[in-house]
Amino acid sequence: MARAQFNAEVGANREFVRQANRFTDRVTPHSTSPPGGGPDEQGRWPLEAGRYRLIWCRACPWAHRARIVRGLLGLEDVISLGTVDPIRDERGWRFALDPDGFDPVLGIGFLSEAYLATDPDYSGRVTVPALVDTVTQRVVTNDYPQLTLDLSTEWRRFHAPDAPELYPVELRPQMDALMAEIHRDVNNGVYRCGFATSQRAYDEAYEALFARLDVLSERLAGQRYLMGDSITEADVRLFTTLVRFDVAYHGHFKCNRQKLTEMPVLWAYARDLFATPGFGETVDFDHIKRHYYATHRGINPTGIVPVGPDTSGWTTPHGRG
Ligand SMILES: N[C@@H](CCC(=O)N[C@@H](CS)C(=O)NCC(=O)O)C(=O)O
Repeated sequence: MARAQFNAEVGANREFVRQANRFTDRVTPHSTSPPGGGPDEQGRWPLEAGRYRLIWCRACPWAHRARIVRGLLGLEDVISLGTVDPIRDERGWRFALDPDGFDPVLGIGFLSEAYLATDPDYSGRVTVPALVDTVTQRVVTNDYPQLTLDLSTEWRRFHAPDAPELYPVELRPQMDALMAEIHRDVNNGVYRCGFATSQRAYDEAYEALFARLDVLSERLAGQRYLMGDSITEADVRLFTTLVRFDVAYHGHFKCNRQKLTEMPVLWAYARDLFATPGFGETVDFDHIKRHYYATHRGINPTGIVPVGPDTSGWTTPHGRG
């Protein structure tokens, strides 16, 4: 039987079943704790500028969402940013990009130190993104879908004056449904292709992925963004998978009916977002490739990172809008 990438995350059909997010506290103006205090009895931390640190990896699509949303909303000076190396060793995510190997604010060398400071018995995968409290060194949340929505809703007090409305109240029911489909079939769908350890599980994930991409293509043929004329969080979530498609998922995860560059509507849509301030400058194709191909040794035992594909097409005119 094929060896799984993550043994604890395999279902009955040898499909990939992603672990639950362990830390689900929230930062919110509704916390009853005083400034500098910990979470209240409902796990609500006080909203404070300069207190929390977002830990991300440039390669990770889930963390990339948070990086983009933080930028679009103008929260760069409010929530600081720590970046881990795209290559994990046996101790997990490392702050190896920092000159002395320690995050300059948290003073830790490995993200696992913050996880274990929060829960000494934590035994799951230590994941990015993580929002870490710089006062207590505890992980507030690694609940990536709630984290980005909270940046839109709970952090409003600190938004830039011209910040976009990424999660408009009147669109939430439709957005929630759409984002759930995109998550299942596309964001997590590529992982379900790549981490499947039975032919059937892979086939099912592959069919669902490309069927969903066809539906999204049709939708985006008639409108600039997923919810109409304005960028929303749904676009951020789709973008972070599309931008990794050809450099990682097409080869490494066997998502190879077509490349993104062979799906004309989605390719133009992705380039349109790439050219939008807050998107393209956060993309690092080198980190993406090195992370996927060198880290998942279960599916790429040699760790060899492909030289291609040519990514120069990302900045060509997109013709939308
Ligand atoms: N928190 C989620 C999603 C975030 C996630 O999977 N991040 C990846 C990087 S893309 C990660 O940190 N992986 C660490 C590992 O696999 O050990 C999870 O637990 O599955």
